[in-house]
Amino acid sequence: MRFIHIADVHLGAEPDAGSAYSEERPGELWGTLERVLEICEQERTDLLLIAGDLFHRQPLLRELKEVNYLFSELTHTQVVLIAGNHDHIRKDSHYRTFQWAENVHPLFESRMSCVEFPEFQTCVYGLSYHSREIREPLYDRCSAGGVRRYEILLAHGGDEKHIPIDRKALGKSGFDYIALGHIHKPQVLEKDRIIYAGALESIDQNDTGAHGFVSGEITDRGVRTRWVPFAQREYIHLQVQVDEEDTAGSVRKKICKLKSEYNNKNIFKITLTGVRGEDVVLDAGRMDDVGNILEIVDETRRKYDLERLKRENSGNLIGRFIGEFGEYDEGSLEEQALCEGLEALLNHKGSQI
Ligand SMILES: [Mn+2]
Repeated sequence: MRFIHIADVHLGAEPDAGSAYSEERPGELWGTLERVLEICEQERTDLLLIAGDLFHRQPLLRELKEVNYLFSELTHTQVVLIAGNHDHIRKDSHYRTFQWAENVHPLFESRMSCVEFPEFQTCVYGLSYHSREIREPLYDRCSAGGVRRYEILLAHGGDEKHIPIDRKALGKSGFDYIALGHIHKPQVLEKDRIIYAGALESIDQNDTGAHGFVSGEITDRGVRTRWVPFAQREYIHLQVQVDEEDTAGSVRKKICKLKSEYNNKNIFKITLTGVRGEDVVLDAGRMDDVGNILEIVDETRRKYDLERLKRENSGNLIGRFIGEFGEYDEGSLEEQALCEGLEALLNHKGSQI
């Protein structure tokens, strides 16, 4: 029996709304799901497991029709899904009344239930969120029922407010495979057995690194899985080292060069570090047109010609301030205090002119 395990697709989300690439993002979430379905079709995958938060919020009726159509086109694959905290089954949820295609099997009860697939000797268990939060550790007490040869648990949660999970209890639950969702970073709790697939596409800028799905096979010899990177974009945080010789233009070029080492669809957060020349203005706002840059954080320190400044300001506050500092090490707290103090004093002086 071969399966694909995805989670946290978050259809309907609009990550980073307002930035240059963000208009394409909602469509990309759908696009990546469609590409997963193409893989299911090509590989004749038996089972597609969706471990919650297929939608980012309450699904619209037309969105359910769309997603159901896509599932219904699969000629070899059975789809099992649960609702997570984001798309929890509210009283007025369209999930309650929607008529799914024959090959789609929602486990929408708030208590554990299961769906059996005699054709590949498998039973899939799961429950769905009926509220935004569930603080009870519902998975701690559950165990495989022994109904079919292969038993799978579809589960969503793992933090304090969303069904806290005890790894040990899960480990003893007797399931052959536990398909987890909710934590967006892919991670393996037990090799080939208890796995967070991670969000199919990252939907948060702090959620860096690759995203994708789990591809698995269950045979008499056990379960084998591999994780498949599949997302169109990644969030990447980069540091760019600035030195005294740099100008705004040369920093911009450094950013472009560093970015070019990555897939150009990726989304970048850049931190400028190091020392900039005394009179260099690094206008981060004017550098983001190099493309797909979410944010540029300027953490550079200004390099001052202290002797000259002291000479030019002898007798005023700036000169006295510099004089207060004796010897200090490069990068020390003293140096930082001197630079920040000077910057404030010089800016203040400038504004008075
Ligand atoms: Mn969730």
